[in-house]
Amino acid sequence: MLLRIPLALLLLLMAGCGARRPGVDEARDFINRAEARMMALSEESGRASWVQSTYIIEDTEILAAQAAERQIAATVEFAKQAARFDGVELPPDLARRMKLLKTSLTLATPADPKLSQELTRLVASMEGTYGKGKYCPAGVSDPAKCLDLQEITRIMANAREPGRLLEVWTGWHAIAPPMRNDYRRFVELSNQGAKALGFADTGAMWRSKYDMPPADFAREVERLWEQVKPLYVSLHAYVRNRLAQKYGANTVKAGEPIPAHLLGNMWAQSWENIYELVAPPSADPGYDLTRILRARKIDHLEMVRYGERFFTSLGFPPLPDTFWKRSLFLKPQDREVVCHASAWDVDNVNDLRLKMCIDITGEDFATIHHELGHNIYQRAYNQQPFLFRDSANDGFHEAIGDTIALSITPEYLVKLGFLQKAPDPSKDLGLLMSRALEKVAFLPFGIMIDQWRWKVFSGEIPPEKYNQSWWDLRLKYQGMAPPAPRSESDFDPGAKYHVPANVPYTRYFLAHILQFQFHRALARAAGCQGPLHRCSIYDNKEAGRRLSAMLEMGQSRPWPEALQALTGEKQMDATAILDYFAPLKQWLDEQNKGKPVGW
Ligand code: X8Z
Ligand code: ZN
Repeated sequence: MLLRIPLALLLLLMAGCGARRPGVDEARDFINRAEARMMALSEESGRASWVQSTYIIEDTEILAAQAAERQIAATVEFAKQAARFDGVELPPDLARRMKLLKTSLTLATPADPKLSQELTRLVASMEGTYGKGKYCPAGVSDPAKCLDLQEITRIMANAREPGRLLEVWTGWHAIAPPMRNDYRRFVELSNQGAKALGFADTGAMWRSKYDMPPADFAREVERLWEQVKPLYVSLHAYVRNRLAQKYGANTVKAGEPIPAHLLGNMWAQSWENIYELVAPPSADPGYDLTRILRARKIDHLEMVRYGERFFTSLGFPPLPDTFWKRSLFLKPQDREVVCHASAWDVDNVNDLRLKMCIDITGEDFATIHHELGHNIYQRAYNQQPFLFRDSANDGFHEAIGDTIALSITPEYLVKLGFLQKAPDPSKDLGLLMSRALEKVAFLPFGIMIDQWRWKVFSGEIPPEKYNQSWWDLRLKYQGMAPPAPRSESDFDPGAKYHVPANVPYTRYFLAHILQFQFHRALARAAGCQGPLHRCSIYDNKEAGRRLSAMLEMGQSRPWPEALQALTGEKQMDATAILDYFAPLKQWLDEQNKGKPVGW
């Protein structure tokens, strides 16, 4: 006799046996539900994180850590569940969302709730420690007399007395040793989380976000560095020589690394503040933006308005009212905040914010453009599915505002009424030098931080070599030496925001290559035929359209396609930055003739 089994029961039995394969509709339904949930958790975590960053106390740290934990745990869980669609043929957009789900995290928490809690609290607490960090000179008992990073930044930029520079350099680096153990534990736990997601370690997880195998990405970064290294080495040799003239050949030695406290910046990552020490004779950039802003009594809000007006001149809509109501533009006097500048999109739609302790300087004017670039990007892709609401790769996100800031040319400043007349092109060497101090000097720093972290995460750098290996890499890439003896009781990586805050850094290296590619393409689209450092895309709607078309894509396509949409090129390529600085490179090499180059 034939056994009659009802159809529903039959299906149930088959599913139970694992015989039924999920289909496309089920995958779509899964990813839609996952996105809705992740978006809600991202907003919740964004709000908690905003309050944590703008009011550092224990409670806000814990609340933010708890919200981050919920968000990460849900993402990890969805990423694991997504495995059941492995091998199912999906339409390209679904397949891409599925893939991004697995690579979207920069921090993965272990499954054990206790460890997951420990990890998210560690990160919140390290970022808080950095945010609250101060240098209290010996003998100072009044905490109000201690220096915060904003004050120390001003000293590093303007002081020229090596003893004073060394004092604040050392003072700031003393905030970090208390984080050393936390960092070690953080590495351990975050690696556990990454492994559970199928990555070798957290560094491998970071390298898996670039639409190519992680090992290829590492090679790609190295290739770009090899392209720009000769330009950096020329600049380094020239600057070393001029610094030796200023500080004496005993302090800055020929053929040796430069002591890291003399470059006008705490991390020697950008050197534009020592322009006057290294200026080419008979050239000047024609203006000093800091001086102009102050002479014209432009305040922090007006600086942001200038940034906004650049974007509206390209055809982007103005920032929402809530941006002006909810942002933090000034360092509050009554509480601790994380001053390191950042751009937020709290609801992943239109709740855009800037958090920055603005100083009236040319440097901060550029940083405002950098941050607004993030906000404009965030809003441009807000029509995409949640998993596509990000930049083509993270270097793109960091490059947009900088691309705009490359258009802050003398001609643009004339349009703003900041300058009466653009300086003569015969002075361009000064203009290029000032830009090179900002951009070329940054390149080795941009690459070295994650060279350190990738090795820390992989275990190649063990905790007992954290500090030594940091300085080995600073020597190798930047040609910098510590200005004072260091040991393993120091934790100098912790004195740079992105390490305690766990923000990947290779993105900034990429951005420094990409922004020149973007600038070259947009300048040409705007019809500028002259030298690139004299091209500004201000008020050019065609450039705006080209830019917007790429931004709106978000992360919906592999980044080479986004790059192509804007530039016609499919590779990241340093020829744009090399072309931009070609006249300077030639001049530097003439200056360096007969003198030691390299370290
Ligand atoms: O961190 C930043 C931005 C926020 S995404 C202010 N930057 C890097 C840094 O300050 O170290 C911009 C340039 C490099
Ligand atoms: Zn940024």
